Amino acid sequence: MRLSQYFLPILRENPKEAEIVSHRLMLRAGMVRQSSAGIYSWLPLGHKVLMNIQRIVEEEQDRAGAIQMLMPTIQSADLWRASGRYDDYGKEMLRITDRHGRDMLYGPTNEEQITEIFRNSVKSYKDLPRNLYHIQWKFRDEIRPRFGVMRGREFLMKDAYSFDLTAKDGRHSYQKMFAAYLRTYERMGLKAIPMAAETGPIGGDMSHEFIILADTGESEVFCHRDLIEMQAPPADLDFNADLTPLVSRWTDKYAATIEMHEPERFEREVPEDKRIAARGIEVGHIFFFGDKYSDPMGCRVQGPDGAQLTVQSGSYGIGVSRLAGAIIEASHDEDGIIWPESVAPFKVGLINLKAGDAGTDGACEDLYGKLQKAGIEVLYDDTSERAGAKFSTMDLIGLPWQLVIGPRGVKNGEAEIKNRRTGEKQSLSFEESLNLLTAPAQG
Ligand code: 5CA
Repeated sequence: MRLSQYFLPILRENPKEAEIVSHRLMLRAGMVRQSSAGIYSWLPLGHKVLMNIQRIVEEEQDRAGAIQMLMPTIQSADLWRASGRYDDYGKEMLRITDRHGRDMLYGPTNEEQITEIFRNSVKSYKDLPRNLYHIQWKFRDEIRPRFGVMRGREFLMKDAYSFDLTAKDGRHSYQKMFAAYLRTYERMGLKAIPMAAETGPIGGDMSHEFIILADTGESEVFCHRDLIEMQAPPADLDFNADLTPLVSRWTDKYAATIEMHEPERFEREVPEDKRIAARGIEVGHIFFFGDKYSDPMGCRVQGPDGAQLTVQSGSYGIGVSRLAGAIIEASHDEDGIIWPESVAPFKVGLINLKAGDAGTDGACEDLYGKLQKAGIEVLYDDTSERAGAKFSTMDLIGLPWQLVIGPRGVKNGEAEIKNRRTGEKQSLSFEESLNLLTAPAQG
């Protein structure tokens, strides 16, 4: 993509409405613009990041055996009356009346809807287990939308719903999502710690929030320091195997949100030098709630002996749009964002230091073409801005690599390559630069 033809409305000044660094940087880097309180447009750069996050979520859900679908944003109020949640949900639910006077709502979540679909489509235990997920915009009329996309009113969520014959099988479905989540966040360069959590309006008796430790987080959390060093499961994890030992390795160590915190147990179980009391960002939340929705909504299947059995369910959320902010909270410096390669909007920023100079233009065009041919996403700054402004824009938007070409370098056949994360710069021949940038990503 040529910057001269792109849409990247950079702000040089810090917007005063932004209280935390990720919100500031998302506005400054031209990723999002507020449309109304807690509702955002995703501009091209932000949209690319959002889609990269979504792709990782999809790959890890698919790997764990969940099946993708798509449900609507607008739901009928009758569905929610059937589960009893229409009145319980309160003011967070955006209620709408259509032209026929029918009560509708903008979905804050989809337990009722998926349960209805499942109930009407599945009749036999032979069709279990299943886990269905979608990635869709939700609306919650948050009392205090803030911190940009971190606590929006409209936000993108991945929500998965599992259906099993027995509570034991349901637990296994829960554990699959638990393991998949660890991998999902790790691939985005994040250290998310599963913590015992309250179930709130979703319900159930088993729940974990996945928390990234950050001073700007809204949750107060307590955990064992060793959890920070633990590794996510490998890509070839067998999801059909017994996952209890894997999950127990995490849950055996103390980790709880403030609502579930037991100060005495914390002090008894965690040595003083290992105690972490901190703030965190909730990037995912998983629940097992058995028959909370399936029973009132009559979601039953015929068991092996002919008896009607109520299915056992859980739901599993990931804050896809919140993650864009959370990744920035975890990865930035005073100059701007530092994207992990896995979610970066472009891998390389190609900077032409003297646009209009035939030699420099020629070298840039050649490198741009070759990188694109190799399948590398490049943002080519071919504008006539001065060098200093180009450098600060590239630092701000945080692409992993900067490839800098100027007239002097062209004379010697050399480019300067900067690694945005380490700040390390090296002079390399054009060919060496291409080799470095087209080498397969590490890890
Ligand atoms: N149905 C369940 C799980 S599928 C559910 O709705 N869970 S939730 O309420 O915990 O939301 C799931 C995830 O969505 C949260 O972990 C959080 O990462 C994200 N999320 C929730 N509310 C917001 C919000 N207002 N803005 C941005 N992301 C949010």
